[in-house]
Amino acid sequence: MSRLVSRRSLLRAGSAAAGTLLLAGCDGVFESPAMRGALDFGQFVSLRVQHLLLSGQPLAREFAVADISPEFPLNGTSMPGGFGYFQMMVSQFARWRLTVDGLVRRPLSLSLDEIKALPARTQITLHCCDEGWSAIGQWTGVQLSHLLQACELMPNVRYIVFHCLDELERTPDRSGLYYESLDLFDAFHPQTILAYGMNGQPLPVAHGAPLRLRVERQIGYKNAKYVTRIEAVATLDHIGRGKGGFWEDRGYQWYAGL
Ligand SMILES: Nc1nc2c(c(=O)[nH]1)N[C@H]1C(S)=C(S)[C@@H](COP(=O)(O)O)O[C@H]1N2
Ligand SMILES: [Mo]
Repeated sequence: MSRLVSRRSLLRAGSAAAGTLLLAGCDGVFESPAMRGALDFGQFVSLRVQHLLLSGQPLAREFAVADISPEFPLNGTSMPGGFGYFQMMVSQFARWRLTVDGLVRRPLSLSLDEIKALPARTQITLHCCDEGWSAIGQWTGVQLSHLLQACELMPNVRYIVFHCLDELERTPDRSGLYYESLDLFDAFHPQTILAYGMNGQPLPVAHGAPLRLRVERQIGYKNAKYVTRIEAVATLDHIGRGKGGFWEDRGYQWYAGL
């Protein structure tokens, strides 16, 4: 009983702090050194609160090894065009790096080996594509929450954007580069991972090598392949055509929960 009460009151206190911080993001006063200490403490509280809130979030169903589909279809890009990707592919992505930037205190630049050295999560889940197929696959990768904690998000962050290497539609302004975005609830969800392994093997090129997003409570197109940059933003207005994703810019729903 007392544990429950204290957890609830902590949540209440924490969301008040997080609320203040959201307002603080719009106010230059909070940039002053005097306020930094308070802000850092507030950010600490808001991260902890996020974890508490998210700990109660339902998990997507996980399956057994015997359930893995013998064939996992691919959809959209099967290999990004251009010599740059080809060169990285033949060198097994030795020179590829993931950038984490935007509204963060500590931008990150990580090699594939560095990502593989982080704590890993493996999950066997059902992927549903809106084009009418589904398949069960096993995914191994690092939890996105791990990277988001390492880069220290600023308090005004509302979305996490995933920039991909492939241009799904060729346009002069390159607005056809694939991208996606999540809110912080899905970004911090324990089953939201950046996968470099599939069915016990390195992630195949057709499925997004070297790194793809798995967001298990949303439909196929949210699961960005060929992720090269993760950007923390306060609004989606300035990304692509402003709707939060390649397909969203072309009329699909931004929230694609199952
Ligand atoms: N970068 C990128 N990510 C993408 C796509 C794409 O074309 N490019 N297609 C999306 C769609 S519609 C689906 S259903 C899944 C398909 O993943 P798969 O090819 O591994 O089956 O990836 C999604 N992520
Ligand atoms: Mo899809």
